[in-house]
Amino acid sequence: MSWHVLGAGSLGCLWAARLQQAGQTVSLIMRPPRLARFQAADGRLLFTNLQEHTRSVPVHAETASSQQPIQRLILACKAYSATEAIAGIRHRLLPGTEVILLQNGIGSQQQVSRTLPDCRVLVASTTEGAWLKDDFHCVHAGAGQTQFGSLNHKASPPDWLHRLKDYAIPCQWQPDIHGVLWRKLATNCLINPLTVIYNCRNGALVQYLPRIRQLADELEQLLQAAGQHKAAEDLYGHVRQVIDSTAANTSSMLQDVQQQRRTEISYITGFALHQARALEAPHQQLLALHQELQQCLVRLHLPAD
Ligand code: NAD
Ligand code: KPL
Repeated sequence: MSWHVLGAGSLGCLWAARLQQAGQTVSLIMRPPRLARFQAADGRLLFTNLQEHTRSVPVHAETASSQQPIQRLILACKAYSATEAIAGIRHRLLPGTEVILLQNGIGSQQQVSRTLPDCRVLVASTTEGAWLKDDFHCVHAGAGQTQFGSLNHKASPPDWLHRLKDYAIPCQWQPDIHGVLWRKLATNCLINPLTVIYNCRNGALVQYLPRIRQLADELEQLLQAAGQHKAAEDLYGHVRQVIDSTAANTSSMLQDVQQQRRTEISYITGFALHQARALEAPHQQLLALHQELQQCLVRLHLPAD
């Protein structure tokens, strides 16, 4: 089975290294300057697994501009790069090509999906964690699971899904992927911006529980208005539990800020706010949070979208 992975960042390298180690045919798609650096590094990724064993993994790499058709593509870039990245590789996607979207938040999946009416688009939500220790050294830092589903409720699980488990990649088919994306979105709305505003790890948010409670009540109303009743269930309790279980984590948004990188704000609080306005759900707390986050980003000379 052949896989193309677009985006040689943390998650892209994690997927490429694991699939390659499982004996799959993998090609990692990079921009030309990064490809030149990768080739200078002998075309190898260093991969540190959850047991902290580091191996050197040879991976085929290419740019998007090649003409070779793609059977199965994992899109592993940030949400704000997704549409442009797909446009750059569109000429290689055939009717029936599988495109798997790993982006966080909500909104980019629908934007990409609209441009690919003939492809089989799957969306994924993952609780795994990975980071790049060096340009091509990927560290699998957090165990978790990837849930796959389709924006079109009628789709069935792909035949490769059960094989991922054989490759020790924890995954599951999720018929209600919308619910999973909304629950994660609400959780990210409650944790990520506050860690940036208060410049703290997830665990330190216990100091701000009254604010989190008010925000959670408002977000629960938004989820209800969006028809996401299961995702709304005890949102505050769920977020309290995530704060405790990830207490030592630096949230992905705070990591982006610390590394002076653009955040995915538009696909997290930005998307939630847009939906709250459209559905006429209360959003006073959410608006204040979004604006406070934007002010923080501007102060740090980072894009506010
Ligand atoms: P990243 O920034 O480390 O990697 C993205 C890579 O894609 C970068 O190397 C970038 O240069 C590349 N890219 C962007 N556009 C491209 C293009 N047109 N052609 C070629 N390369 C292109 O990001 P990441 O941490 O791997 O995250 C990817 C997505 O997964 C995000 O939406 C993130 O929120 C989500 N996610 C990440 C983790 C994690 O642990 N890293 C966990 C859960 C979810
Ligand atoms: O998903 C996360 C993130 O940082 O983006 C949480 C759950 C908040 C863990 O850090």
